[in-house]
Amino acid sequence: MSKALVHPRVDAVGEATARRDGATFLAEVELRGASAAEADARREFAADVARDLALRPKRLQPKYLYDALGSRLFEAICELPWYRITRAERRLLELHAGAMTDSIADLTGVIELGCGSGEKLALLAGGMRRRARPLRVHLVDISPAALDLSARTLATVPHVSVVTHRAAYEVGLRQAATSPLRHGATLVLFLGSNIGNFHPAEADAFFRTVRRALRRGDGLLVGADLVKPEVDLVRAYDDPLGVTAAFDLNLLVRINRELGGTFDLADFTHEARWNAAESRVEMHLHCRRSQQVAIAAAGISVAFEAGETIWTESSYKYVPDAIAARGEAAGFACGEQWIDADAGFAVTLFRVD
Ligand code: AVI
Repeated sequence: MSKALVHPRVDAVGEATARRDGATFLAEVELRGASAAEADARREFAADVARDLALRPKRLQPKYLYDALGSRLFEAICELPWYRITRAERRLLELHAGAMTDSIADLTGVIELGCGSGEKLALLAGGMRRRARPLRVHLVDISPAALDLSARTLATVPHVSVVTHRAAYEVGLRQAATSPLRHGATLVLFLGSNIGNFHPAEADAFFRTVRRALRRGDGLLVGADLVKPEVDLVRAYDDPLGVTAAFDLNLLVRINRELGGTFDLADFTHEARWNAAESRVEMHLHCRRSQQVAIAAAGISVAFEAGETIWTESSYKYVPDAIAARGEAAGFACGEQWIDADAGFAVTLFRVD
């Protein structure tokens, strides 16, 4: 188990805030200038936290890991020597961008779900450049900062025009796929092993949603991390520098700040577990001592026993055939797979035949 990089404690303001009731807390947040959309998002966050901390085991949703600091910490994770997903995928795209895009005839549109920095898409578009055909790129992400960075990266790539969709995957996909400007074939990108953060039923639903949005001749490119020795998997999610621990614990910092929580970070430790039966790495926050934690905006006070954990994320690891089977079950034909055997990572192309 590694130590966290940051161990901020609940400050005096946080504790005072937590003593107020939830409605007052949210009203004060609004008065302090949060927009109506931000206030709605905060209400949804509070409701999700109240529901998920009442479950056994207690849970928090991984999407809440990505506030401004969480996103920066995730970028840092991608640079860690023990977390090899980002570099392995980049290598595969550098080596095979031409083959990946050439296998879709008449490719004129790309939809990237969860756009990151735009770097991977730039590599793919670069692989197509020799064909010098215009490419319309749709970037779908809920983060305006990610959309902005990605659009700026792609602005330097010739023949590429960019449309951004600040939306959840499904909504953005629908908007992009029903664009009146759509012609030729479309390739959907779902990279970075984001598929690994879906539970099996969610992954199946995702493949079916993408399949429904696509037409004959279109394709889907999926990046997925592969099963590897347990020691490597656990170290990738509990690194010796404590960056992943900080990423995980920041969720409690966020609850304290945004929802008036009273989590004492010194009482929680990050833990990564390999669950071989489910083929997933799980991140948990382990509570060291029994205590009561109040969360004003959620209107709850939660009892913790010593040793109890909050399950914050699952990262499923695949074998190549299992990825292929998942897409095929949704009606795709599995095309080529490009595998980085050293890091254990696969990019798989699915086609609509
Ligand atoms: C975004 N996602 C693919 C990462 C993963 O590997 O599951 C999130 C992450 N969690 C801890 N480290 C990285």
